[in-house]
Amino acid sequence: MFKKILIANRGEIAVRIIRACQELDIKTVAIYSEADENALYTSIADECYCIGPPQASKSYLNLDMIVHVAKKTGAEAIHPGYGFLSENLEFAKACENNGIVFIGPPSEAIDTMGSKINAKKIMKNANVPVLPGREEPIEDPEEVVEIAEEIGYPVIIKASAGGGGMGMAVAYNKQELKEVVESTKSIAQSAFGDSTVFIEKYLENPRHIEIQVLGDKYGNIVHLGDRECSIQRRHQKLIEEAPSPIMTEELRKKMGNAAISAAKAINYYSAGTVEFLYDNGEFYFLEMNTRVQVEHPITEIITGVDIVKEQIKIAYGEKLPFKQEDIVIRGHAMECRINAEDPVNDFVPTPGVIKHYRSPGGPGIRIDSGIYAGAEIPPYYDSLISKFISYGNDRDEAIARMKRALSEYIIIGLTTNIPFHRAVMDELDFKNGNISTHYIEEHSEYLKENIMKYAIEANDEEKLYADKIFGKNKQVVAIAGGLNAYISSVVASNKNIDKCDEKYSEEQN
Ligand code: MV4
Repeated sequence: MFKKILIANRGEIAVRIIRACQELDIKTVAIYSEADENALYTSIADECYCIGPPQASKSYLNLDMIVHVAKKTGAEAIHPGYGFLSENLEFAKACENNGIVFIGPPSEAIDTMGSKINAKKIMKNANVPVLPGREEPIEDPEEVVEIAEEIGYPVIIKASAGGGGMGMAVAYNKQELKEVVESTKSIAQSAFGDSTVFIEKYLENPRHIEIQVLGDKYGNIVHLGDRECSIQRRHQKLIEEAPSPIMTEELRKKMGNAAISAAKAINYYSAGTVEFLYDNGEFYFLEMNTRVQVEHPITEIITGVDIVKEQIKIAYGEKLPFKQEDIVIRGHAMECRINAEDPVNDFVPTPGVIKHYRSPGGPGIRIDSGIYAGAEIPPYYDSLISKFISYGNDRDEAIARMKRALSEYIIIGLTTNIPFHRAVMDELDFKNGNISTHYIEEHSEYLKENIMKYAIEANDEEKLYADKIFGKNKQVVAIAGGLNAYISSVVASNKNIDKCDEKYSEEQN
């Protein structure tokens, strides 16, 4: 097995990867930007190196520096996590060229999936269902109108170099189509330096269902079942669950086989995710993510497979230790992404310092995070505080545990989206598994009211904790809204507060 691995990432996923390394008895090298000097993952890694200023472009995206640190420290492999350089072709190649194992798929797979047109063409040839359209760049503005008439409106124009919701627009008629082709082309050119766009049928209210796959370097590929990821806002997933509430044995078999065909068509190995749009009993290939995903733990829970450990073992050259028939789906898991953002205020980011932290426990709860009481959520990166995961024998039990554990979760010092998650757990369509990619906008009235209810509760909780810290200080209770600022000023001016802080916070992770 590898003796030392460098983790080219930060936050909770760096912690997750270090944990896998510890279990495999592999030494770890962490890299961090100046903004992450006190991050949890830097304190649990065996070695850590500052690689630059806070801006990602000067630190976590500085591939030459990262490769340099790997060589200097004698790391044999690099795990890129998700985001940052995880799907960067140049980085995967730079690792290869420097004799460092990239813990991910072959660079050709990253390259293929980076072009949406290419990917779709390959999938179609591999008999993976794709949406009606053309797997060719749009050249002639007259021809595109003919194609749209043939497949029927609405249609969507997508940038081939796009992905994750960037560079796409819908047209409901000929007039709109002409405008949308031009605008998407120009956006694609400025955003990706590639104006290639293509057309396909637009599904108005699909579900987003994805299949986790794992493959080794000897052509063995298995799927680990499905995840439902429809509950998202502006292409940021907020709640994921496994399996999808609409999944049947038969559909999972079909989708799973389609995902395996997709992976085989590009000689895939490592962990990957094949995304599908599901509508009315039919599913269509959307994209393939050639990395470990944020929501991988819900699949780990229902399959018992440690995806990150498998990634490392596969990269080292081990064979998959199981076959498809060995994979059994058991129970139901759900993930709420707890973010530093204000659900009452259009989800604006609310970076800052976590002054108090109490993490729940009990049956069916897993929390993956990179934080602790006193930690900072810096403003430079994503606003993820923790991945709050529940599981149960069935969906109802997973929801009941999620609801219960969310009510136990205490984060004081910054505003979080916990009230949003608590509101969703109460909502009837959600409880019935009646969800789609438009769930949040379609339930905005209900959610607004209930988010407010829980946000007020969170505010009261903050006051309660202030009371515990500062004694029954009526003045503190009277300061509504300005409490965070008040706490920071008192904490800064009173050293005894530190002791109290320890007493009331139970650090986890
Ligand atoms: C679509 C679509 C409907 N029809 N393509 C969004 C992200 C990018 N991966 C592709 N996306 C979509 N492509 C067709 N032909 C709807 C979406 C979409 C979506 C997909 C998955 C999860 C959430 C979404 C939210 C809005 C739009």
